[in-house]
Amino acid sequence: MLPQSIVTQILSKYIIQQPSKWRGQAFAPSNIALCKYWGKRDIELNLPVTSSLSIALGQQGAHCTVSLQRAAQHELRLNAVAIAAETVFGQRLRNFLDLLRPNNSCHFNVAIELNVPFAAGLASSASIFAAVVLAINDLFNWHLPERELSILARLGSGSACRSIFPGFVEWHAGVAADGMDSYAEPLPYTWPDLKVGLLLASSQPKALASGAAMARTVATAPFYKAWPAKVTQDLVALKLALKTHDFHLLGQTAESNALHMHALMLSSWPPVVYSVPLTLEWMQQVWQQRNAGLAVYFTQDAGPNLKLLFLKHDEPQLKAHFPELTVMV
Ligand code: 2P0
Repeated sequence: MLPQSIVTQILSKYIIQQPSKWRGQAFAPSNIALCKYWGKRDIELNLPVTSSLSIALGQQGAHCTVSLQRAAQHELRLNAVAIAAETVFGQRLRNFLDLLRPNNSCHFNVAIELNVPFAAGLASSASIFAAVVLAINDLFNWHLPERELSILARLGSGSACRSIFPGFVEWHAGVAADGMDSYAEPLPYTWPDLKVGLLLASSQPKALASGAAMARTVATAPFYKAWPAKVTQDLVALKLALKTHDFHLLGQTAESNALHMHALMLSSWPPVVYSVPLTLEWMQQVWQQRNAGLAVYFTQDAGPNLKLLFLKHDEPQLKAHFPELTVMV
């Protein structure tokens, strides 16, 4: 099924033609998965093999301003710098805008302000695609339900469907071929004392995009068949941890889930390795601190950086051990 037919289906069901605004704007947070999305059952529609669960990064993410323009092409800027059509990201974003426009003569002027490093495993693309959908929804006064906004964001980038919401979010994998049951929704838990900190090993764009890495894993990793059962088990544990504020259960589950995901990549061929020496050095420091009694765990995405999970009262101690730590939420 083509992404365009999904967009048409959603818009024809919900949209009553309304005058558009002069410009639309929106913010969407980055999100960090505590239980990862790794592997697609449909590449065109970004339908995942499994569900996943994330925490949004508060005010860290993308702010998008969008207006219609007369020029014969979309004009895109990221942090005030033009996004060239020749780049992979520029092409991907333009294809996504083509999907969302009401007709072929419509072109957008899009300005994105991003306050997390771009394409470095920090869910920058998730926040960008979510912010673009929300800003276009605002521009055209669509007033789409959040579920449909989440489905549209997913067509741009899988994990973007989670960035529609703040807080803890679950993306339901769904089973339908058209993906109308594959959307994210917020979980009814709050945990103000839970902190996420970033250890930035590199802010260089990654050599292998996550989509390509996922495809290689699904096609070649012999351990991939064990992944869905691991996710099912981790989702139950994470929801219990969020409900009861059991920090060790949350940390253990998230760290183990990330290590399993990277183990899948290591078992792929050609192997996919996102870690650099500093990544492993920091992992060992986390384990040392934990053995010494500090409650800290890590998670790692499709990049060399680590995100530390800890509780607010341990922040001074964590910063003393990891002077490079940036607290994100
Ligand atoms: C996640 N990641 O759950 C996982 C864990 C990275 C590691 O979702 O191809 O940019 O656009 O669906 O969403 C990053 O992949 O991939 C990602 P596409 P996406 O956060």
